[in-house]
Amino acid sequence: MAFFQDPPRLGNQFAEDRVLRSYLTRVMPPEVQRELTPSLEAMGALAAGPLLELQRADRLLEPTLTQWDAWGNRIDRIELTPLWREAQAVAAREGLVATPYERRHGRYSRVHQFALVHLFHPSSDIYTCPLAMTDGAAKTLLAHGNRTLVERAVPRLTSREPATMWTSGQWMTERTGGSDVGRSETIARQVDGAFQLHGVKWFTSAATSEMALTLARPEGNGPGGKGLALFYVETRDERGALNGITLHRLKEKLGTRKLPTAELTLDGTPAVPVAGLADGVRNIAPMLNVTRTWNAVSAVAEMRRAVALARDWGRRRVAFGGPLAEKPLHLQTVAALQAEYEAAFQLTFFAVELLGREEAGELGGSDAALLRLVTPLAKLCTGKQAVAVASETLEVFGGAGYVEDTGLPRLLRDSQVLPIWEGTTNVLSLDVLRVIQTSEALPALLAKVAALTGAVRDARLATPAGIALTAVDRATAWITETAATEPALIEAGARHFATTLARSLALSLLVHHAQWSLDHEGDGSAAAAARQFARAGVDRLDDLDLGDARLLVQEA
Ligand code: MFK
Repeated sequence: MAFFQDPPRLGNQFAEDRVLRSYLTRVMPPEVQRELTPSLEAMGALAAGPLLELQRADRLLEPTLTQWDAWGNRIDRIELTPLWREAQAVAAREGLVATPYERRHGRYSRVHQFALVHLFHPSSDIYTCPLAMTDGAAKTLLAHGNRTLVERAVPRLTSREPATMWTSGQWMTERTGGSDVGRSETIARQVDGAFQLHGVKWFTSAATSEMALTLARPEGNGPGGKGLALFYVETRDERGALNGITLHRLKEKLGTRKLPTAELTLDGTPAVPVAGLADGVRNIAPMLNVTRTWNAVSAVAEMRRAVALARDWGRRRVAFGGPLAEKPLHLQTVAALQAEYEAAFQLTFFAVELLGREEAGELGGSDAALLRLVTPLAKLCTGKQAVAVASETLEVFGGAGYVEDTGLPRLLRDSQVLPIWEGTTNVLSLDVLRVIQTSEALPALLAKVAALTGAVRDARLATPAGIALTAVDRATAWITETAATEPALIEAGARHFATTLARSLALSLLVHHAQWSLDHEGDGSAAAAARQFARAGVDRLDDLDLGDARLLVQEA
């Protein structure tokens, strides 16, 4: 049978990404951008060239766990696939973790790092998972300033040398507590002045890491997250044997199939407290906020890959007498995906900018509270968007989108994890409530949206600017009134509220970028994206009805 359909193709993913390039031109001084562009071009070429080839060749391969050697010794060795071995080397060489710690470009170092991650992620089959945890571990160790641990681990976690770079796990999940981490049962026992951990960790991603940050309850401590302590664990001893760790099996997951996620038991595992013997949940929070930022960047990157494939396909696929790209209904469908991507990008990279400014010591006024709020907003909003965009992209391809050897189903499978791990949409919505109840973050966000939309001058942006401002005002009014009249309803509306905040902020950032792009690039594409995103709707509070929810779920 002759080959008859031209498959979708990808060019240099940096050169072809108008959104990324235009954003970098807006936020970076020209000399910084000039300096960083070669590294981004190289990553864009790698992601559409050798790494993509390897990803295709690797499609059917998965990591394996060998528990015993031929002579009856328990070894619990995990073999990674070639793609992941190469991804590890690329990540070290290109400084995907190191860049923000080297801080060569001050406040722009995080933007540089995550622009590289944005290009790398979709061709790496989620090698970004161990990298996210590694970055989170370095940040957490530095935040707590335990000198011995910092000196031992941080240079390894932030190394650019593939042979010596360490990755870190983030072992939080137990059988009793996925979201409710305070229910963790692992015990920390003191033996001869040193701690040893005993317990079962139920969902430990990237189980090949050299170290992990984990939570355990020192014997005698009280319940909940306050009674847990944050511990540093090295997974192997100097001879390479596992440190009291037994790997039971690798999870059979819907996606992230290259990522070895293990169920494991700790039995006498040596551990060092990172920051005292209590308040473990609070002490691991710096890690959560970093990995949630990686999660959002990865969601944005998956969307970009999906849309890049869908747009190229539209030019190659002929149906009903012409290329799909010329069919108005197809055009509408893909335009909506592009708009979701552009809004998600602006929201997420705003969080990245704030993080970079915080680390450069340049975050003033209420911006620290804003960073704390925007991080869960970006994570919860983009995770859902990525799944929707991936699903629609598969449909764009028709039957080909449902066929494994096109490589397309991976987009959907790997996106589906993004709203789940690192806090589900609901857990993050509750985190948003916690933030606005304990800080000035909400007024700061309101002021930001008002400033971004207020600066718009072009008539083509007036409607989306108005929609963003109205939605965020309405969300603020909703929470104020509900707190006064029916506080019990606030939790029921948390997701609608948080999503409305996230989408309004995303739209106002997109409108702001669109005005800049009209002024400086003479380009109306971002303005079109803003109008399209606004039409898709940013206010999610309308479909909230607790009475109906009870009727639908709790009644027989
Ligand atoms: C591609 C990218 C890849 C990303 C990598 C993926 C790797 C996958 C590995 C995993 O999935 S690891 C598991 C991830 N698990 C979670 O994300 C847990 C989700 N659950 C929550 O986030 C809950 O909200 C939480 C566990 C934090 C609730 O626990 P508690 O014990 O009820 O905490 P509480 O009392 O609300 O907060 C305790 C303290 O921590 C408070 O401070 P104070 O003690 O001063 O009052 C909180 O303000 C603080 N806190 C909580 N979350 C925080 C935070 N502080 C800063 N940032 C946060 N995010």
